[in-house]
Amino acid sequence: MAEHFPGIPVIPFEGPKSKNPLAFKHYNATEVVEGKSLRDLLRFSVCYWHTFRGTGSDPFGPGTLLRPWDDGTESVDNAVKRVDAAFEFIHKLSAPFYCFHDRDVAPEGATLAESNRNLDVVAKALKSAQDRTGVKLLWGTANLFSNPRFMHGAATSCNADVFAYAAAQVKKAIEVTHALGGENYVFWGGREGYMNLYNTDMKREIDHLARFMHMAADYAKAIGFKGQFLFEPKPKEPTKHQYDFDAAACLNFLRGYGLQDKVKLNIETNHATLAGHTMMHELEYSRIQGALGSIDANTGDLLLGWDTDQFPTDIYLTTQCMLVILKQGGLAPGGVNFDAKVRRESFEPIDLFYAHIGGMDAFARGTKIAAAIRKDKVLEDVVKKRYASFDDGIGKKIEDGSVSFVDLEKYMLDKGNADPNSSGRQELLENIINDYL
Ligand code: XLS
Ligand code: NI
Ligand code: NI
Repeated sequence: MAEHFPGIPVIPFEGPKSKNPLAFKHYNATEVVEGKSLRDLLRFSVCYWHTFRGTGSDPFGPGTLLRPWDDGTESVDNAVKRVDAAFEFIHKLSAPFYCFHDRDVAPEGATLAESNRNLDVVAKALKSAQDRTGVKLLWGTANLFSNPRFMHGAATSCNADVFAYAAAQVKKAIEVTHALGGENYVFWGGREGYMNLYNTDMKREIDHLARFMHMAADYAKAIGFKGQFLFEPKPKEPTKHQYDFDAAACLNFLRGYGLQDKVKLNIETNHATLAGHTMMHELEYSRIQGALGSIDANTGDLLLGWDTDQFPTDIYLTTQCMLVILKQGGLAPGGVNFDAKVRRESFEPIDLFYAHIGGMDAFARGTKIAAAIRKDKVLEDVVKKRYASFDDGIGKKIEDGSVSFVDLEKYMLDKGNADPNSSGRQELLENIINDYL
């Protein structure tokens, strides 16, 4: 088999002193943190759409990325050849997982039947590449947003035929995910939202989305797919308002329609910031609701509004992510998927390695820093103490529901005034966190 990344070996771990740009400085797959190897804790995944289908185009110009293995056609043949390049890359990176949309891996045909046939051919190639390399499928999904038929959305389209088409496409995507041993299946809203409320029956659209997800869950059960379903919050882009706005909106939707036991969340950094939240907020909110399933690791640019999907290199960010992820003992069966793309100026194939190595090292560092903070109980002790007034006395009675407004009024009338507050110590804690970086 021809080498697509000649001269690049399987990326070794060389430790923090290494100056080799093609080596890991912090991600040592077998290193154990909080009882798990970094490999099992982080479950890194390479995404097919950005890494193997991204062209580097932007609203102001066409693609720039050099991908010598790709002949630029939408043929099944080219798609099959691309699988070899993809798996050589993922293998050399020692990432245990990958993710894809149906239309990333195989071209869309003139009819649904032809698209399904194309997908079957490429799925066969994916299966043998998985078997050959040991790389596994973290999740599959369906692209329900690129084809013009989805201009009004898919499950929330005003056109019932488009809903039916989307259902057929997801049915097939679940089957392929199942056949490839996928551990999760993701729903990202694509165009499930609106551009203008003047032409939108919001109630009907959200009802339809719920119907769609119930049908997907029913079908998965019928074919014995045991993977976890994940809903990926995103507040806007391409629509002005996406129904899967943020973790709280997604959970409200899932609960409102009886889907909360069937679907967890896949949280993405750049989507969190577009929603006006931090990634840590979205992760912690999902975690406390028992809904944190997996993450799409990337980052935005503070000066750009768009979902720029850059590789995460900020150690504060990865430390904050890992503080939450370690609290729930990891993400399995989810993982850390790099839903990130190299910049259009980083057009050489080797840039794909630099980008992923940097992201993996940043998460490994974040993991070790977060573990050290947790070991010393730096935050845990402060938080515990901060709420100590609820551990006994009146606070305990409030928490266990044994007092009413009448009781609390009597308590305070007798006492005369509330006990004084203590300092929140935000600056001190920020300084202490810096000591660990
Ligand atoms: C787009 C989303 C998308 C999902 C998969 O913004 O992040 O890539 O992760 O459909
Ligand atoms: Ni994503
Ligand atoms: Ni995104």
